[in-house]
Amino acid sequence: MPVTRGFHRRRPEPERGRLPPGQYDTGSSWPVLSAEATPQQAADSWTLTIDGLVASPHTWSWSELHSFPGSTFFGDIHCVTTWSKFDTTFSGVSVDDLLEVAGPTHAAAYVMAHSVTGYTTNLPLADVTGGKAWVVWSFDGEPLPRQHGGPLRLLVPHLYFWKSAKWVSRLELMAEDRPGFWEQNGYHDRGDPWLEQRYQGD
Ligand SMILES: Nc1nc2c(c(=O)[nH]1)N[C@H]1C(S)=C(S)[C@@H](COP(=O)(O)O)O[C@H]1N2
Ligand SMILES: [Mo]
Repeated sequence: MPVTRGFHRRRPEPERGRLPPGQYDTGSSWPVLSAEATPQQAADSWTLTIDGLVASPHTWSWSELHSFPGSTFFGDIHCVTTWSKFDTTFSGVSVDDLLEVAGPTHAAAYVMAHSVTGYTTNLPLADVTGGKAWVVWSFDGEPLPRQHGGPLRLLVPHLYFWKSAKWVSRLELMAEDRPGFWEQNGYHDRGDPWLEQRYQGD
C-alpha cells in the first residue's frame, strides 16, 4: 500500500441538497391539488378564527388580518406527490402573531387547521410556532389565486404541502392529536419531507 504523504485536500462535507429525497423540481409550473371544489366566498367577508385551548378565542375579519405587521416567506415548498417548487414568495401574517393574541393554554399541544370546505389537517403546535408558519393571502406580490387557496391559506413550508390547508378559516388548538383529512386516509401524521414521512409507517 502506498503511503500518502503531505497535503491532503479535505473532501467537502456532503451538502444537504436542495431537493428532499424523492422529490423533483417542478420549475415554473405550480400544480393544483384539491380534494374538493374551490369555494367562491368573497375575500372581504373572509374570517379566520382561533379557538379551542386558548385563553381568548378570536375571530379576525379580512381587514383585521391585514392590520397585523405583514410577514413574508421566501423559499421552497414540497408536495407529497413528489414535486417541489423553489423560490416561492408568500405574504400574510405569521401564525405566531395570531397566537400571541389568542394565547394558547398550557394544555395546547396540537392544531387542527380547518378549511371552509371541510378539509382538515393536523399539526403539532411546535410546527406552527417559532416563525415556521403563516396564513397568507399573496403569492409573488399578487393576491393568492383561488385554486391555490386564495383568499387565505395556511403555509407550513417545512412540512409536505398537504399541511398547508387552502381556504383556511379556523385553527383549533387541542391537547391531543387527531388525524385530519389526508391523515385519516393514510398520509403520515407529521410529514417532514427531509425524513420522507409520506405515508403512515414511513
Ligand atoms: N382545502 C384544501 N387544502 C389543501 C388541499 C386540498 O385538497 N384542500 N390539498 C393539499 C395538498 S395535498 C397539497 S400538495 C397542496 C396543494 O396546493 P396547491 O394546489 O396550491 O399546489 O394543498 C394542500 N391543501
Ligand atoms: Mo399534496
